[in-house]
Amino acid sequence: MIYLNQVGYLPDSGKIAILTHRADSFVLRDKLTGKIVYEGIPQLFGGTAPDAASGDIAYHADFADFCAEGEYMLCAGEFTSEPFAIRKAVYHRLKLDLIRSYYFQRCGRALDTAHAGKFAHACCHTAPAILPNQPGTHLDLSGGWHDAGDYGRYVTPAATALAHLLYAYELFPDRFADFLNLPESGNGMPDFLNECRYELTWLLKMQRADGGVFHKVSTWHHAPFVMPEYDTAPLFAYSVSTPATADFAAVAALAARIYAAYDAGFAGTLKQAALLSWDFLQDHPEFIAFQNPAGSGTGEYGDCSDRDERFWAAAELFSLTGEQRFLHAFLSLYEENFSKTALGYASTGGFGALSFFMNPVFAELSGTAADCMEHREDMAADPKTHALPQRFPEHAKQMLSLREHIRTDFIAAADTCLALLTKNAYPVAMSPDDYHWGSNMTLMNNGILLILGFLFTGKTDYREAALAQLHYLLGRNALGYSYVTGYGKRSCRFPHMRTVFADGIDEPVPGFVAGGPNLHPSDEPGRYHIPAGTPPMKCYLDHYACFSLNEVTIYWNSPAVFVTAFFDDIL
Ligand code: 9MR
Ligand code: ZN
Repeated sequence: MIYLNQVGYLPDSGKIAILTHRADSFVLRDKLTGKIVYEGIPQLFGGTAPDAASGDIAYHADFADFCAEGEYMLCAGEFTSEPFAIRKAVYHRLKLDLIRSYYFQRCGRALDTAHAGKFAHACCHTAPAILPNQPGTHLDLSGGWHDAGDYGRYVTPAATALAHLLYAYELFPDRFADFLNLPESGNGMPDFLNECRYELTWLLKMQRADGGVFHKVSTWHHAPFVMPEYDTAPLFAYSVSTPATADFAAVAALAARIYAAYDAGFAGTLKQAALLSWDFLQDHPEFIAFQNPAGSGTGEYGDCSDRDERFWAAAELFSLTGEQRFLHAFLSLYEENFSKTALGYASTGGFGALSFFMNPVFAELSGTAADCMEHREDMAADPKTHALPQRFPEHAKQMLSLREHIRTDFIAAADTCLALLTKNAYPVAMSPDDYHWGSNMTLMNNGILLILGFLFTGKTDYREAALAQLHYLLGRNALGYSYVTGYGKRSCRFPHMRTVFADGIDEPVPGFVAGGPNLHPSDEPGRYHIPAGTPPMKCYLDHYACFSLNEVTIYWNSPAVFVTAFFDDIL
């Protein structure tokens, strides 16, 4: 078999296809004419022992030096690959659909045909939510995005998705200027920010008057496989947790910073809300965990600590206000023992570190957020000429050295990814243990780390490795699946998604990232149909019932938006 990125490759990047059979040579053929445009010799990867992640013996067909734009197929021996393109704008449409997936997850309003086409559906989940211990109290918690294939709306994954999206926007805003055909299009705000505002507007409703934030709003059990408008079971506001409250404070502060340029009123509301939640956290230094109440079965999104969430909140509030109290909180939380590079829903240390690194006080010294990624010696200079020591005379040195630590940590994380990649027959920064529930999130989060490595150093190895993550996602993996709906000839078609199952339309909505291979599936088809001993990269089924292999979520799409947008530099 031949596996490659079925969407395609950028002209000026590495291009490798994986063969699982021996062949003396391979050729590239023009898709339309069949004409041979390139010839090469496949090389055995590593020795003859099967690769740990895939169980395969693999040959690499390298055609990096073929750069002509077009559509091709790769042929070797009796096998022909799926078609793919070589083009500068090869990821553009993919990026748009990955972002537009959020529109299709909108809750609390109808999706009309003008914007959703044949995937239009009626309005859902607008009934007031009940507070379980106060049956008489009803709250309007409508709006936001459905989390996933289910219809719950959960704060910590929402904040995670917004973090990937908004940091990408902050780092390379020119990739997010596209028209997305949204109901708000043309209102003067970039559509990307219009879509994120839909989620932020709902998040604001999740905040209680005292600043505490409800962990989630959902029905008591997951809905059956019906369209959302038929899911009319009562909605509940679940208890307040400190991870949700701190994530909320962080993302509201981040958004306040970003939206200030477009809507001062909205930015002001976000800022006040962020400060209020911070006050709640100060009044509640204890960890208020979330656990599903007995008998309730929707997403739990548990956590075992809120220190990393508080760290992220402190970093973002310091960026937003420049106030010493947030700096002090940040500096003291930095000393605690949690990952400062993790970018997930229960581990947000990486967001806090990145936020501090991009603090406008540093950017003032060296241009835009992206410019300031590159090392600048002159930042540590003296108070006579530089703003930082003037504004923070007692902390300037510490801030600068901590910033260097953060840079070093992220580069080390990118190096770990690089080292992983070179060990794998399918070149990808994933260890055999990384194939867990939602492995495609780890895949794409490692893509983000590699992109940060590139931005920090300018080393193109990191950039190439980040592309390799995308190649895996789009078909260069041991099953030859593209894990993005609608992208690639052989892409997943039956995601665990209630809308896609119930809408009566053959194909899925395009632009959704499936969870991907999971060595320990917990759904029935996965448990019964994937034989024991199957190599990790092959533990996947494209089946509606496979929630632990084939669901979609807002925080699996978001790192894919980050990575794809980074490579969509067609301007
Ligand atoms: O993504 C979550 C995964 O890391 C957990 O192992 C799993 C079990 O708790 O839950 C996953 O999240 C699901 C959530 O609970 C409900 N919405 C769909 C999510 C993706 O499957
Ligand atoms: Zn809904």
